[in-house]
Amino acid sequence: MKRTLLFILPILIIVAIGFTIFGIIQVRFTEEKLMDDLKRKAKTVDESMEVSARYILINNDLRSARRLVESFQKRERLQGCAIYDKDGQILAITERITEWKLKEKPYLKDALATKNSRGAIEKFGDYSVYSYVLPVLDDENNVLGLLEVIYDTSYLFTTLTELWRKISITLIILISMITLVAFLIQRQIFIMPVRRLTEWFAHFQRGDTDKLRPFKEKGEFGKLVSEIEQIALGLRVARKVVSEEAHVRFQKEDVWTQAKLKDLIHAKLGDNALFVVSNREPYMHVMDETSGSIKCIRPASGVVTAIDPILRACGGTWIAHGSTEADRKFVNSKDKLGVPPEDIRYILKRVWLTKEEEEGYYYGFANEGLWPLCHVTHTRPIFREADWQMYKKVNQRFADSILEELPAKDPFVFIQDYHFTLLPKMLKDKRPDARIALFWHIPWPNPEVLAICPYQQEILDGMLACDLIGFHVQYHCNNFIDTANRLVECRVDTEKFSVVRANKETLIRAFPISVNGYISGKLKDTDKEQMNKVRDEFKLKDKIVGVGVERIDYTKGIVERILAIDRFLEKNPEYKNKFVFIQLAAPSRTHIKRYHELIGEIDELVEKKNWKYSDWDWKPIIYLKRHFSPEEIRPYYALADFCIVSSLHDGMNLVAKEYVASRGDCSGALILSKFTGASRELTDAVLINPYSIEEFADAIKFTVEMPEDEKRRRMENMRKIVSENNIYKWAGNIITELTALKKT
Ligand code: ADQ
Repeated sequence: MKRTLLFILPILIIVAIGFTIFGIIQVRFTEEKLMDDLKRKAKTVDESMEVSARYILINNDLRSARRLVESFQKRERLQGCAIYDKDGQILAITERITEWKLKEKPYLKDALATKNSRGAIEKFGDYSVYSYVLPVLDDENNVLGLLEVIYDTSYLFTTLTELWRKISITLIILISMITLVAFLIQRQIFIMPVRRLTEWFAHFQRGDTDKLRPFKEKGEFGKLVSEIEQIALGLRVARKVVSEEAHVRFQKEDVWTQAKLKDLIHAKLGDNALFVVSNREPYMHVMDETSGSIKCIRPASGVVTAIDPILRACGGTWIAHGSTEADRKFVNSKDKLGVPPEDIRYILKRVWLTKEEEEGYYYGFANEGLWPLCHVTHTRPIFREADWQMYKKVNQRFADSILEELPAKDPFVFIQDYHFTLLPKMLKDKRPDARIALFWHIPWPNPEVLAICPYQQEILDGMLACDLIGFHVQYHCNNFIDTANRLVECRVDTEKFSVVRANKETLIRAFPISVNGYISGKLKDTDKEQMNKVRDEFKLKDKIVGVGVERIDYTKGIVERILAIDRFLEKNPEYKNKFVFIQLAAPSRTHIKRYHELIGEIDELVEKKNWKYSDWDWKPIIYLKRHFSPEEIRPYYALADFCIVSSLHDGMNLVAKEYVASRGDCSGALILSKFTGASRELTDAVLINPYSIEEFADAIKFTVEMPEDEKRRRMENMRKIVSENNIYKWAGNIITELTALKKT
């Protein structure tokens, strides 16, 4: 529309100016003509009365004078007439203009002196009138008096106004016609071909090749279209070749690498890109509080840590909540941007939510309801009807946003986590051909626990629209199957390990998630520099250093960890001054009361325990409460003699795997809670029950005093597991399982 206006506006301006000038000339001309007419008429009337006036003035016949002036009373438009004596005094005047007497009339003197007639527009009250004055002379050419005829000029203005009205109407009609014609021409020669080209491209983009017809267009535009068609054709051929080559390469390789996953995806998905959906976006634009500038960060989230390398490897589209104000500045008209910003590999589409939606769906239902429900940490879940309604609304919002993007045939949608239990059904209802997998990153509780949730039916119904649901460990798969069996009408196939509900089969599988792993990586020089900087800053030379890296969450057991460190130092005072524990902690979900309170509780506890032990030069706990980039975390992993992961309950826990992956020299030790998914794989960690502070404190002593050989042996075993079961294998297994499914 803007473009059309830009095209039409100059034409309209020229037409309007031209027509206005023409109008002004026309009105002037008409005005002059009317005035001329008036003058002529007034003069004729005056002259026709001259003989009678002379008789009246010579005889001073006032009665005849009055009769003469009153004869004007009935004339149309004519206001009236006045007779003056030779001194300019009124002898008689038409009754309807008696007020004319009061008007100053300097022109009378001139007429008496010069004996010349005179016509002009004069003001009369609120009106304008035309006055024509004729001197009446005797035979010797002496002035006997004056005769004045006064005409109403309002008809003149009415005529001119009417003329302007007609000109304006003609102008409006002309402008409307020009606009319409210009719009039709523009539509025919520009908009329609562009629209056809856009549709053609949309089909091409969505892989809707059946609908692609050759594009017939002539002229310069036709040439452009033909060039674009050639590029599109080239792209299709290239995609096909890449897909076939990938298939061959994929079958040759054993270990899962970024390249192998890329090949698998090209081989299995071919033309179809992968669509990932999660609440948390992988890249957030936030305001740097110190510099005031906007920077792009990767949020502290296990889901992001896991999925980002997959999309970096194979491209695709990630749809997530655009959660900051600054995020809006970096998207295109379709709310998309290429990420990572410094080395674009895939597309991020941001979905915007209002504060109320975020409050109800994310903070409320997902994190005050489902999160505590699924983690057995004795924090009571809260279910509010209003939150549930928002949760439903936001799931629908995401469904709409995803449906806009899906290709025409067989799309693959990979949904992340407990924020989107209703989304699979919403998508399947509209696109039954879509293959949908949901990965549940947190634990799945037993049926008794899930039965607490008032919306259990809808949640299970939504999830069972998936073709595949993944959990970290088999135990959670079993819990899910039990839950479905008990709470909804369905059939469980224990051989295939699937749930069939309303003729729809959903496979339930365990896929232990992992990290991409800087597994064999030697430390970069920059990491070494950073490590030394941290050592100097916190005076870590000759100290035994432990590290913890977490979002501040009650499931992560940070409080228990501090209590265990306290107990360890109480029981082993010889480690005072020799032992330092560094806790990196990113505040998270701070709007939720429980999280807000936890931040305060940890602050207070760290302060209290540090005060208890500290001397001038040493304190046992260094608490760094902020978000760190992955690059900033690396030196801490590298310098730590051991890492503590003490979750009270955790789906997997990637910090444990990150720490193992970072120990290129096989040094270091891991203290790991039994209640993490990771503890099923990393059995060479020192396993603890974080609820037992005594056992936990002893585990710290055991780890600190563990002989180097044993540490090395344990770390080697753990590194083997993490390197083999890496994130590429995780994604590869899910995609292989999903693509192997028969279409339903
Ligand atoms: P989380 O509970 O978010 O994820 P976890 O597995 O512990 O995650 O991973 C946290 C990630 O955040 C790690 O990559 C870590 O490096 C990073 N991180 C931690 N503290 C940080 C800080 N202060 N600054 C910046 N980054 C920080 C959920 C489940 C887990 C599951 C993952 C993946 O709760 O059980 O392992 O998903 O499936």
